[in-house]
Amino acid sequence: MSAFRRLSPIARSSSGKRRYSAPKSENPLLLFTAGTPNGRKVSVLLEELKAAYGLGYDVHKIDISKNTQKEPWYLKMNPNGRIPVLVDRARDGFTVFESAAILLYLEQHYDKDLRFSFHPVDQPNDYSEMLQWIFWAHGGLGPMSGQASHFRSAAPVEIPYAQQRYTDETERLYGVLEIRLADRDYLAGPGKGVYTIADMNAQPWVAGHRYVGIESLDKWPNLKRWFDEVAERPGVKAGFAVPA
Ligand SMILES: N[C@@H](CCC(=O)N[C@@H](CS)C(=O)NCC(=O)O)C(=O)O
Repeated sequence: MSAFRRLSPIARSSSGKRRYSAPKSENPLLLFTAGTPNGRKVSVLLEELKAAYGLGYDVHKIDISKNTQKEPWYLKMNPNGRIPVLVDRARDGFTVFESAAILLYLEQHYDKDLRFSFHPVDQPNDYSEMLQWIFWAHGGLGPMSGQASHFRSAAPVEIPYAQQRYTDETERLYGVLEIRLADRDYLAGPGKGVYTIADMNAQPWVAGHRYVGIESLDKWPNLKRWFDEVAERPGVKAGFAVPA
């Protein structure tokens, strides 16, 4: 692997504008992130891959409260102006945005034994189930939890209907996980399932249940068992601590 330049902060060009200067590091991957569910799902997988293969990555912390993710240098990487973003220096700086797309990218390029995924051709049904749960969370659990949290703690006006609607919808989605996990340990895979990126993609949203007005997971015992077991993994603990 070629050497990379050392980590350096945002620099200013001669015009005084902030621009991003490529960090120098031996690590192939650079993650732009913040301590939120979408950021954590990626840092969890990166920590799992680090434990499994010694894969190294650098972290660039983004302060979303300062709207750093809306600055021009960041929008060049992700026009959507949100975290996370992954830059793969070992593949010519190829850039990936959208948290679930980053998980799939990392599996394709950095999990050679497919420890956290399935082979799309050799294990088509397991792979499809994994995708189903990733899409389900990406289109439902994430956005609904995000809106519930917004209307409870960030909205400039109090709108009880919106608060209730998004919390109710999040509760409904917890009920879907409860059904799925009634007779299995993980969301996808044969038998009781296998811990994969489908679990990593969903669990950080459930970790934020208090932000959406759900005090306890006791109503959903199977979801709670899955959540507690996943939360105990060293990779998950380490991933939740990113960015430092
Ligand atoms: N669908 C996107 C959503 C990303 C997203 O909403 N990120 C939030 C943090 S969890 C963010 O950047 N918020 C700051 C903003 O909206 O400007 C993904 O999965 O990556």
